[in-house]
Amino acid sequence: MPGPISTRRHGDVLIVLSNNPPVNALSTAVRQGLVDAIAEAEADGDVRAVVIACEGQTFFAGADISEFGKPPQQPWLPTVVEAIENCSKPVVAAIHGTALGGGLEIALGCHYRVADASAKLGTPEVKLGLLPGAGGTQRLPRVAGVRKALEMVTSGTPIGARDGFACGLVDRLVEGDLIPHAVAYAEEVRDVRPLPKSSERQGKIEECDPALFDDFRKANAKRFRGFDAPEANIKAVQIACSTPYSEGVVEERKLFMELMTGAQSAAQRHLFFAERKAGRIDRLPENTAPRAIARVGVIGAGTMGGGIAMNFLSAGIPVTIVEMGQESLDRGTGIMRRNYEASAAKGKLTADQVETAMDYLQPTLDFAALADCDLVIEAVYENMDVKKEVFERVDKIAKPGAILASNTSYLDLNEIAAVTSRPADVVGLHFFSPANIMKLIEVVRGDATAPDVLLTAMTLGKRIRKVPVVAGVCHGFIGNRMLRQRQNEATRLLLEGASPEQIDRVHVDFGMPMGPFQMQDLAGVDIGWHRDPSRVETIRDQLCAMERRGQKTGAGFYDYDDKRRPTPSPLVQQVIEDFSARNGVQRREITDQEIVERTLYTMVNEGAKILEEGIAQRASDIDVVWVYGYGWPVYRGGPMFWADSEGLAKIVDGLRRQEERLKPEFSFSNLLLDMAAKGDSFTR
Ligand code: 3H9
Repeated sequence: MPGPISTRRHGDVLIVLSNNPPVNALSTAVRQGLVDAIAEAEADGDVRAVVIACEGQTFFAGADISEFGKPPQQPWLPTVVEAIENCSKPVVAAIHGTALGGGLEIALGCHYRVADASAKLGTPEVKLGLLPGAGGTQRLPRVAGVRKALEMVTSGTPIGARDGFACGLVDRLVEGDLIPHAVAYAEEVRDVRPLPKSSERQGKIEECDPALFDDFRKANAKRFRGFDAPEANIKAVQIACSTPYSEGVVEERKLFMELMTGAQSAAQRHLFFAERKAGRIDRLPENTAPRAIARVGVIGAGTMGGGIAMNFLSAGIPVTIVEMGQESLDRGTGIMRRNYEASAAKGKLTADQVETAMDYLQPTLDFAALADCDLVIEAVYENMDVKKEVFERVDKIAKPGAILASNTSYLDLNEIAAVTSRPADVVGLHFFSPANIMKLIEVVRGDATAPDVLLTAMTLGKRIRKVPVVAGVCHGFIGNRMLRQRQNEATRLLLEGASPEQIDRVHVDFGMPMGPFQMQDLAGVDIGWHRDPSRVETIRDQLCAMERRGQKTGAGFYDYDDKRRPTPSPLVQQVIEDFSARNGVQRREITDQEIVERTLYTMVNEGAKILEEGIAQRASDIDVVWVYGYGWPVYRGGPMFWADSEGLAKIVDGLRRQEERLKPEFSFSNLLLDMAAKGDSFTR
């Protein structure tokens, strides 16, 4: 069988072509093929220059991540890059699509880089908990400049070819047929000597201000919190600026291996594949095709409805948004515009893009305007009667074949679907707030949801650049069902002696963006409250009755100043202690470990039940939900991956230790017990 690398001649230029779909990952066969091709160029006296290019959608998108964690196979990527750079004939990279990670390192090993103007170049290793480990941290600052390199390696965000051209990473931009242009370029430079080797360039690193590194660390401390890889990337670039190349690559290798064998990279690599797996629907009949969605209807122009609509507008999909009153409609569309303008002010959108997006919006008070929508999403008040009424109404208006979706975050989708004449066309689309920003959508599959409806929802989710995950029907689906466990236990811990600050600190130290009470204050303590100030049964009821409804009222579990900075509230502490006394709960010292076991281990147990009941298709989907919907720290891979890392037996032991305190609500997941007993894991 022919390998993924082939060569052909164009005059005295050897064209080396990779064909390793889907993304030309640098698998062992590709690496070997490249080394062989360079040897071929060296051996053939008629060859005077080399072009390395890729077939298919992209230039090399990096090392083959599926090979990570397995015994390394020769030739290693650094050896391949060295072989290219040491070729005695000029080597030109012809870049299209995305030159990422090891792919960019191959390009940096080449003496010249020619790129299609639409190409992107980047070092996404940091997102996998790694650094560019094939000389990338040493060559990139030498070629693109130190600041640019720091930004690229620590953000993982690719830059456009034009930006690459401006910083010196790309030598020539090309519009049109790439390979002929690259060959022409190779012909132009074939006699230029000495060959420009990235590893030998000194200018840009010599002019670098050494203070840059600490300034950069300080400026980005918040963004890098908890992650190992950004610091290792900075260190490696810093080494490039202070050490000869030959020593720098040795140090880079050490740092790379530390990261590669560490827990964080394993977690981040797990998430890379988990995110892609989440898009697959189990038991989908063959030949199922998605329905066409040309116009979307959104019912409700509140925070949620507006945010949902923006996703479609940004993707160029027209939206009809319906409200009950003109004032609410104007307020909703006004907020959407302001959100877009805020993005434009940050340079994320142009003024034209703002107008284009808003032009796709048709605001109306006329429910009948939903008649020509292919998908209608309800985003009204979270109440079963209200939702049913809306679905009955829209069912009569929507055209045949239109999909009706509910944005419910807890309610029984089957019950909602049952009020329509088309339960097979009903699906849940649970967006997370703020819906224009948060990446997650739980796509809820009702008992009657047709396969093509589910497929349409998943496909559309990806089209609007979200991460859609299939969930079955139960109270709270995947995410909120687990959140409830955490919230219940956090509240009980307050009564038993912990403070909101202690519980929040444990969660923030764990890597969450905020703890359970900070989250309640942000979202509004009154979400889901019965709204009767005279009925005080819980701490939350008491806070709401005292008008302490969270950040929006300047007080909640914490006190807030005018800049929304929190301080612990003695008043709240008193409320909590009064409640403990009222309920006859003996307050005691609560350890941080108990907080972890009662709030996080219980979530794992609930996740196992969700899996057992088939609510989630696979354990890694639960991880995706928690990372993209609730800010679970990426470097811990999601709750199920984390549980595996801790060891399921340890989780079970912890839960047994707490079992008495967790009663009466708690019961063990049989799946968890079973897997722990067998020494199994959810995600590996
Ligand atoms: C590295 O290079 C380390 C070196 O510095 C040092 C070494 C010493 N490997 O995302 P998609 C699969 S680290 C293996 O849906 P898109 C992916 O799983 C690497 N497989 O497509 C999926 O498979 P499936 C640095 C890979 O068009 C299929 O390809 N590079 C790899 O939306 C399609 O992927 C990166 O981190 C890979 N490297 O986006 C780049 N990449 O169909 C990671 C993809 O079975 N990749 N697959 O689910 C990406 O960012 C996107 O895939 C890309 C295409 C933008 C390229």
